[in-house]
Formats: sequence, structure tokens, C-alpha cells
Amino acid sequence: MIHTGSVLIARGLYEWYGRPSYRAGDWALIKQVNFANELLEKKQVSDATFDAAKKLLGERGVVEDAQDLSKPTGKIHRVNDDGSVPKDNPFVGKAGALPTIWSYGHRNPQGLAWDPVTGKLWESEHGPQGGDEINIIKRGLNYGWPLVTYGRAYTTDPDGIRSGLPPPNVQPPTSAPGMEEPFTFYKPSIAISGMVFYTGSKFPQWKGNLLVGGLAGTQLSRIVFNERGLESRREPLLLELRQRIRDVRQGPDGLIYLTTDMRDGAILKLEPVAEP
Ligand SMILES: [Ca+2]
Repeated sequence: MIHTGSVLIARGLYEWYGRPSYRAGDWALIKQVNFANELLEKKQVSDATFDAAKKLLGERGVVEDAQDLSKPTGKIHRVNDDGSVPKDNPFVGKAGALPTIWSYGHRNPQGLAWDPVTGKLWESEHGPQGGDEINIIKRGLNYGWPLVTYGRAYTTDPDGIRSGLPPPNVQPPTSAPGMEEPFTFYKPSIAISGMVFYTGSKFPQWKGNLLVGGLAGTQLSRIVFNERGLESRREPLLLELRQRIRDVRQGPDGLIYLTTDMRDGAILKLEPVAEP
């Protein structure tokens, strides 16, 4: 699909796959800019990134720690650039709580993005089966894991020993007082990853949309909002590539860059193509 050694991998999905339905779309030309492991020394970069992310964010399989404010896992932390603790963090001075915690009850956070309109912080996280979440992160709030989730235990964990959840045929509670609901969720899960709000002008039809990577779902998910800021629809993109999308960013050039999580990992650049 993406051939090792090539720089230009495709002259567009339309030409590549001969599917005219893509021709009138927002994009067509896809280039493999370079190989991730050559350009970024992939292993070192990804190891460091994942290690830091796990230490700071994921609950690392100890599900109850996500609700324990004395434990660092299952949290989003807020620290100054020099590592000091901001004095207005929500749990500063609270006995038994880590002062760096900004929000808690997270399962496995994967991405953060600032909303360019509201300035709010958005987060994506892996839920259990069918419970991938996109949350709007607010100061000091509890995002529910493992007490509430739209997902279910995996069938490989029938008694919920690893997840702490009821059996897979039983839906756990999806909401509870004092717990923040996700803005939206993916059922089935796409193994949600990094995300970004698109603010550029190169893809006018995507302006203001949230672009979200999917690993197992091998896609870039485009979320469209209505004028009230609620999700009006979502569209899976790039499914034909069959690539696990690890992260997505908008370049200073207004184009969209993706990293793939594959053996031949790549950085992909999406460019618009003029209508023929
Ligand atoms: Ca949640």
C-alpha cells in the first residue's frame, strides 16, 4: 500500500484507486513526505512520547487508581514549563491529593487539542470496547472511569477482573451524579488517537472541524459541528489506506499532516487538489 523507499506514494486517491467519488471531495493528493523512522528517528521519539504519556495520563491497567487523587495515573496533570505547580490547580493544598492533577477519572488519554474558538481544552481517550471518548476538560472534574462508561468489558475479560466492569453482556452505567459525560463517544471504538481542530484555509469545507485519528479503525475521523457547537455528523476519511493513524496536526502551511503507527511508519501530508 505504502511502499518503502518511495517519496511520492500516490497521485491522489482518485487516480490511485480510480474511485471518482473522491474526486469532488476536499482532498485528493497524498504524499509520503518521508519515512518516520528516518525523519524523526521514530523509535526514540515514540518511546519517549509514550512513556511520558503513560506516566502522566493513563491508568496503566490499575483501574481504581483513576479515581484515587493520591495516584498520578488516570489523570490529566497541569504543570508550569519549569515543572512547578500552578497555584490555581484544583487540588493544591488538599490532603491526600497530588497538586498537579487538573482532572481525573481518565482511562487512557491519547490526544489533547485546544478549541480555537472557545479556548477550551479537548481530550481523546481510549475507552473499553465501544467506549472511546472525546471530552472537554474542565478544572477539577471527574470524567468517570471506571465507574461510568459507554463501553463494555472485552469478551476476553468475561468476569471483569482486569477492567473492573460487569460482564460484556451488561452495559455499565453511562452517567452518574458528579461525573462528567463525554462530549461524544465512538461505538464501535476506532481506537481513537491524536486530534486537532482545523483552522486553515487550504480545506475550506473542513474549517472548524475536529480531525481525530483512529488506530484500529484505520481512519481520520472528521467531526462536524452545528451552530450550537454540538456534533452534527462525522465522516471517516482515508479508510482505503488501511493505516493506523497515530496523530494528526495542522502545519503552518495550513496542510494536514498525519503519522501512521505501522511497521513502515510514515508521515503523510494531505493537500487539496484543484477541481479538474
Ligand atoms: Ca469518561
